Amino acid sequence: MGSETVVSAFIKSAGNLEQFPDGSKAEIAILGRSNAGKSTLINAILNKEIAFVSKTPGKTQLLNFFDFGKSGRIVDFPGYGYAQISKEETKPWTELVEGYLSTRPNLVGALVLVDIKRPMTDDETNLLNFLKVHDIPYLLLATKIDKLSKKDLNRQISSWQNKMHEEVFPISSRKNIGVDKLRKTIVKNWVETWQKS
Ligand SMILES: Nc1nc2c(ncn2[C@@H]2O[C@H](COP(=O)(O)OP(=O)(O)OP(=O)(O)O)[C@@H](O)[C@H]2O)c(=O)[nH]1
Ligand SMILES: [Mg+2]
Repeated sequence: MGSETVVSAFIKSAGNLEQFPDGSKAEIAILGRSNAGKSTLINAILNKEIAFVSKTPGKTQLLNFFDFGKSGRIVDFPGYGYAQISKEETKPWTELVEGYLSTRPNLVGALVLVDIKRPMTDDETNLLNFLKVHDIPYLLLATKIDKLSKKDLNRQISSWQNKMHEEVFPISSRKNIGVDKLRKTIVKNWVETWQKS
């Protein structure tokens, strides 16, 4: 699927499990800390200003579903780890997100986004462990790489890889670096594989 041929449309927002759309398409979950660049990446993948890029992080508490070609969907998640939100307020978030990730039969993979200028934290380790436990394929993305020089970028990626023992996929939605390769990878490995099964 080339970027110019991506069929995309906003489908719906869901605040609980009953509001999810039907399970007829392969869904890719976009996960990461608030402000990691999730909505901006969705716009870059879909080649359209369609997902809402937030000025006030942590506001969205819904899952937003978008068509991704004929057989796929992309699901924009509310960000985690927003300091202004109390423990009590994060409970519905946890239920919605963990409910989706642990029960959705047509979930084919997750993109876990981390801002290249931030350290890897226990939140990321816990999220990756959750995905592993539930057998959900994922890619760990370093976002906003346009913010660093090549030297600093390589240093930061090496430090993450040493800590996490994971492949890191570098991208910049703003400068369109790595986005085409990412789109091709998720279509081939996740959406098309699901179609054939
Ligand atoms: N320099 C740079 N900035 C980016 C890039 N991607 C996103 N941003 C900026 O980072 C900020 C957050 O982007 P969003 O896409 O709203 O992040 P989000 O993860 O959806 O945030 P929440 O919805 O609050 O969880 C915005 O100001 C974006 O313009 C990028 O590739 N490069
Ligand atoms: Mg967002």
